[in-house]
Amino acid sequence: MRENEKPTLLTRRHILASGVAMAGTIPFLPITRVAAAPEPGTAKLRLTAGTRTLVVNGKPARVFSLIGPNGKPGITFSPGERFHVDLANRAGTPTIIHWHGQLPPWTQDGFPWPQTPPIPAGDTQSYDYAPIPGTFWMHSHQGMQEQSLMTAPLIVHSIEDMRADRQEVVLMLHDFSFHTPEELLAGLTKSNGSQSAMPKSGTGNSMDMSSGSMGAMNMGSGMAMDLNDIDYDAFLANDRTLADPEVIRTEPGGRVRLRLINAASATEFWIDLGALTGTVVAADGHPVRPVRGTRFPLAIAQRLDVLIDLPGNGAYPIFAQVEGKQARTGIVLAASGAPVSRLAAEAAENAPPVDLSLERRLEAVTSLAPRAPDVTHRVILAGAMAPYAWSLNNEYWPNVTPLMITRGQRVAIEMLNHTMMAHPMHLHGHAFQVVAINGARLAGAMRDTVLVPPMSSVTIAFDADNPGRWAFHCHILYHQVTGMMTELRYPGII
Ligand SMILES: [Cu+2]
Repeated sequence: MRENEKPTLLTRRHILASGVAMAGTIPFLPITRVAAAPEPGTAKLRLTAGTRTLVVNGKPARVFSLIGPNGKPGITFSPGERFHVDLANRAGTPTIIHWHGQLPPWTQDGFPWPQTPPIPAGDTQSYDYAPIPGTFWMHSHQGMQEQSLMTAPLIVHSIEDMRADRQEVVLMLHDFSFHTPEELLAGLTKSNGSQSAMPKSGTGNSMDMSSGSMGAMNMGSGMAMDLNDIDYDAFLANDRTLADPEVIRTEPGGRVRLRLINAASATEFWIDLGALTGTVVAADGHPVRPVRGTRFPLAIAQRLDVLIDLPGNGAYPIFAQVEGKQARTGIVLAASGAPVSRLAAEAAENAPPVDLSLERRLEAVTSLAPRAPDVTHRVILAGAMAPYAWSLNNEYWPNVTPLMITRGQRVAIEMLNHTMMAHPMHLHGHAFQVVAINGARLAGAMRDTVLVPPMSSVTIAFDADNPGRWAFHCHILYHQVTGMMTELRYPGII
């Protein structure tokens, strides 16, 4: 916390720490206090892109860092506070940071367009826009820096958050390898089906299950579905493995808002609340009607906000299990003084592939206004594991034809996945609504990233209200960098 600027965020913690009795049913923050957020433009925050040493499985690794004004990863904004940030590049190499899911002007989106080149090493760049509330994240859009942990939470509190009297817990997930991303990519693109020690060999579209690959799942039709392009060395929850998980001590009453962020480069997770039941209240930062459950799929780049009321004064692990594998990571929510026992690094069973079981149940609290699309773009998702290359409409980034949209249009994008792998598709600069799954209409979640399962279709819709150049891509890093990205462009942008 930035102590001079954030009295509202600290009030409850200070009261708890000082032992002052609090009646749990009385809202602890009067509205007048919440409204006292900094005036626009008054508080300029510093974010530093750098490097650090992270110890994983007992071995040190050199990774990137994104450290905010309170010395911790990322930035948390108060209600009404501007995204007024100086980004200092101390990473020793050019970088550019994307504010994933936020809706800034396109020149502040953090994508390496010719007009907005990466920040040279040693330079500082300023940003100033009005952020939208919710659970977001930031990550490098330069090369494959994201795989080397150039990622951090970006949380924007709403006034309702401040009134809610819930303990905020952020859980950010990563996949980690001691190999460089370039080595991992080389292992994929040079793979010719022989088993390598690094990335697993692909099954391609061959329907050949004989390789025994852990990544191949039988879909029931005899077709092989590809999961997990890469064999990672570890899966991290807030930078730690289950051998030494983060233990978050819960406050009396145990009312938690869990902000889940899948910041992995190529891994889809199932969130497993174990003995707990949670209520999903937001997807990709946007409110949804409450959905209760204990296991939730979380595709790459997606976020979920889950309300959890702990049933007692025990210790409760929150697991994230890799699809198609037993491997998992996680954190522990534990009441003060509750003993925390050692957790097995593997679940008893392989997790199934992530799917749209939750997506089908999600309904936006605030849907798009009813309106027929003015333009519908159809996008074919294609590619294969061998040779390893992925495309949109048979084009490979950067050699793409922009999808043109005009300000004021209702735009629909129908995505047809012709591959045997699921693709988490992300649109920059706009919040879209999921309006159809395999042709079945729904008034689904407003969000910025949606999973398109193998041989399936998903249709999204949005209002073209943010002129510029916007990337639209698969968020599996190795699909993006081998071609699975295109551009949505408004006319008149040069
Ligand atoms: Cu993909």
